[in-house]
Amino acid sequence: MLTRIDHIGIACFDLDKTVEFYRATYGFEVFHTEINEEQGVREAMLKINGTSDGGASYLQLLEPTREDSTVAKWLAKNGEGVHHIAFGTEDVLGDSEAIRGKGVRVLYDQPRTGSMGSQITFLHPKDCGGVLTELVTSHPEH
Ligand code: V0V
Ligand code: CO
Repeated sequence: MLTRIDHIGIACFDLDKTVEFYRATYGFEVFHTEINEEQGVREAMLKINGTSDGGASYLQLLEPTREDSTVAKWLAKNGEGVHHIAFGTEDVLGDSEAIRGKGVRVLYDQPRTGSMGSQITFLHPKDCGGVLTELVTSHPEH
């Protein structure tokens, strides 16, 4: 069951500059940063809701690490902006298989590693009204 918005992914050319915009404009601080080589992104997670029960939501700021990455490709075509939304679930594999059964393309057969040790998969934007949609099961610590 999808129970919350885990994060909104925002693509940018310059992560440091974008982090500074969110800090100076809204007062959001960086909660976590990492490089995900498989996904070709350097990312910063800004925690928006402060609950400590695993129900937090984040903004995920994404800068491409290589030109052939999905985010680099998307930026070249669209410029900066909202890249994807991510729903949180306790069971990313079970939920994605159920959604696949409804005729929506799920991009991975097995969930992959996402931010902060999470398990993630994606639904094809062309089957979701133009919205690249991610499903996330957080690491138990988060
Ligand atoms: C592409 N399209 C999008 C889109 N990306 N539509 C809405 N939102 C997006 N973000 C559209 C694009 O405009 C094309 O439409 C069509 O889909 C095919 O796109 P393409 O440019 O030819 O690119 P593809 O087919 O090579 O790749 C598109 C997909 C790819 C969605 C398959 O981006 C993908 O595998 N995404 C999942 C992985 C990902 O995005 N990772 C980065 C975030 P027209 O022009 O044909 O109409 S990593 C992350 O979130 C992490 C680590 C985390 O949360 O922990
Ligand atoms: Co994401």
